[in-house]
Amino acid sequence: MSQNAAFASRPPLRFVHCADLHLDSPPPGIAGHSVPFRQASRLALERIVDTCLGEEVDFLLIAGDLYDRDLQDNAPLIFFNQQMHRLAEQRIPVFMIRGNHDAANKSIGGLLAPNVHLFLPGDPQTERRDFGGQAVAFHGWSYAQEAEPNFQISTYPEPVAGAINIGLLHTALEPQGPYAPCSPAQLFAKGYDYWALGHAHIEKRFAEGRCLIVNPGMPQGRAIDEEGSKGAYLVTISTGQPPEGCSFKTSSLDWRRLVIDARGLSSENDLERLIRRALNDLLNQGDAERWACRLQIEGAGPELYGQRYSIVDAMARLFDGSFDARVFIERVVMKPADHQPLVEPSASLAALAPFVQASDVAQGLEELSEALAKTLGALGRELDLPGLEAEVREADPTALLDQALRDGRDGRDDRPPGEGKR
Ligand SMILES: [Mn+2]
Repeated sequence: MSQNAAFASRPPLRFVHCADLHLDSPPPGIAGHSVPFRQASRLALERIVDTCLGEEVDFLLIAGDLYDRDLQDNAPLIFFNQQMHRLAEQRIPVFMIRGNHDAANKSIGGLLAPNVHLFLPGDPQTERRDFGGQAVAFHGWSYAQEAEPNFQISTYPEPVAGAINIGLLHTALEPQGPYAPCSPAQLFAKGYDYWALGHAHIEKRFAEGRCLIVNPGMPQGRAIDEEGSKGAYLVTISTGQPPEGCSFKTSSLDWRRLVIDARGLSSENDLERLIRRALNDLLNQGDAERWACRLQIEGAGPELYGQRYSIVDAMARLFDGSFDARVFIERVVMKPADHQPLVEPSASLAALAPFVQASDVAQGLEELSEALAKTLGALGRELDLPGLEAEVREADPTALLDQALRDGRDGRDDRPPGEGKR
């Protein structure tokens, strides 16, 4: 038998790599939808295991943040072990590290299924295995606590000769910071075949020479800043070839920001029609099983924007759940058209009129006017505009207020969601 034939007789090494499951993460504040959201992260793990079994892979890699936080009970741990037992029945081992969310100092423990190898905190350790005659060296370590700013790439061992070398690392892949700082160039320089990364919740891959670095993203998004299809990686390494990998979808509930262009609309009915069309388009695309949507209404003119609180409530009630069982509305936000006054001036003055007649409010407006005159006067002197102070003093206080309202903006509808750390 020729050497080539001998090589060809050995099947390629195949494995699945996932990270950042954040199993059983508390669902976001979406009324009534906590069950599907909680189930989604478990379903993603089931799909990862299904793929391992269906593709008859050699092993599974889990690159940190399996759990989101200290466990309140053992339910996620039991679920995880049940899934690992499915792999154990097919003799598929699992290699796992802890990340910043499930660091060794967290109250996450208990027995692991016997096929799971968990790397310990401290310097990276090497675990050597044989898969059908192919030696593989796994190098990894677990976070001891939530931050690991002093990590040094030099602590990873030299590649084992004659083996396929795989590094597991939970890193932000930034030159400095709390999450195992390092760079792709440093990882390439190590001479490994594959780097199984975790932490960034979006897919990233870097290839150079015989090495592939992958961060697979997270298997199931949990908030609007984790938008789109999510998955894990299926990787193949044929003898003498660089690794080949591609993402497979595991998310069953995809987050989506739907921007509704409300420019030129004046009625709630028109807006409703537009939202209905956008949601139908989304459903017809068919690239997800379910969606959690943020409806972002942009360019609203004064008529719509003036009633934004009631409209936002009405649209959320109208479209959440009842439109289609596959669509959850996470939130409705409305943004004004550019340069739109915060409040329609005439309307605001009409609303203020009864109060302006009250002497204390009138007094307040006068004081405001006086303070404004002083401030603008000082500014005017600095800018060599001596007439400015007098002009402001002569102005009608309600006109000044009107001007302030015209120029005013508020960001109450526009606040980004609380951005959790990875
Ligand atoms: Mn992380």
